[in-house]
Amino acid sequence: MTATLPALPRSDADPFGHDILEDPTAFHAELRDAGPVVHLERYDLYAMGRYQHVHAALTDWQAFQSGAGVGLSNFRYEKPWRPPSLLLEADPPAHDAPRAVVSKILSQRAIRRLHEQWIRDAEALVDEVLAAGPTFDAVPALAEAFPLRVFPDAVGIAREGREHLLPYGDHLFNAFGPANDLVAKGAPRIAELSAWVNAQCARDALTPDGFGARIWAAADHGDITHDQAPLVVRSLLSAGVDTTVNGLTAVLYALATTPGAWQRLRTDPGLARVAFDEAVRWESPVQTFFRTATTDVTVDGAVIPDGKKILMFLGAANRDPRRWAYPEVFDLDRDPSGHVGFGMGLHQCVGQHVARLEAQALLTVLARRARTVELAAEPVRHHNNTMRAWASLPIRIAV
Ligand code: OVM
Repeated sequence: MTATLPALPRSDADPFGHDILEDPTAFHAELRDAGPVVHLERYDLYAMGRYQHVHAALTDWQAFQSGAGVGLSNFRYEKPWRPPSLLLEADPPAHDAPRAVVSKILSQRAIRRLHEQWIRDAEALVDEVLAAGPTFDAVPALAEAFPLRVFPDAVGIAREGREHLLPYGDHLFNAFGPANDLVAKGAPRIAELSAWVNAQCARDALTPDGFGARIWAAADHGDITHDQAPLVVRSLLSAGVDTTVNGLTAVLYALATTPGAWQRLRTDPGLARVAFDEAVRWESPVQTFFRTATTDVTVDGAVIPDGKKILMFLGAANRDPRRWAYPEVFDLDRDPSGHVGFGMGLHQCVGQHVARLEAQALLTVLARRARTVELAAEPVRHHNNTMRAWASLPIRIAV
């Protein structure tokens, strides 16, 4: 007798369509409630929305590999649009040396030296913005301007041209999804933007004391090869800007719209870091990542066939009521640790301490300067196949 396996729940929804990108809340609930794994028929992929199963998939790198790509495209059959990342799109053992190098360079201890400078940078930016008036769009004025100043400075690239990092990142994160209108929109400029990004990764394009120079020094030391160094620098420039822009926008939106939250932050600026992590849980700036099954994998009695793509909904897991009480509430009294907004397991965001330090600097300065922060008009979403983002966030600040 052949054992029959229960059929998987199916869905014909398009999670990369504009309706769901505008507000994925209802779709996330359907996905979680349908079961641990749902077959998304449109793309023949296997979706997970429950915290427990997303967490388990993220930590099981043997069954769910990254080396065949963490987007919809399967590198077993399709040529990647750019040379794969040595960190993101790699598995042990190849993944581990580049990871160890970046982990050390971006460790909490190693980046502490940046704190005072970043506070000064935040003061200069906030004073400049507030001098122009109490009402402004927080996306360009703060959430983009601050990371675009401090992070490329810390990597050690030139001032000129760094605005290219935003459309480069927007396309990169779109390209993890299907070849839809969002990918088509970015395609015309991507050769030019990639050439610029790649040029910034060369040793002689980098200042002598930044993260980039430290990556090249690790190659001199034999920790990685000299061929790998520019690709590792490219990871910082790829993953380090749009993600923090959307993380900062998320925490500003949360603080502007949650009654009492700004006053709590002002009374206790030490809350800046937990506010940021709670915003990363609540909004999940990176909404999704894919893996590829390395064999027939059984999850909860259902089989995901070898070579199929798995789509993990970090945003759904971070609001799973099976894991979080009142998940839809941005709550400064909650312990958000354990959220999967930075991923989990051996690929968990290697830049998370940098992101937290940026948020801490900007929020600490804002909390000193602003008595109140409120929405000045309806914010407008920016649609991306991977990121949850705002195109504009009009806010008013009372000093
Ligand atoms: C990389 C990379 C690119 C995009 C995202 C990411 C969230 C990493 O090039 O290594 O991690």
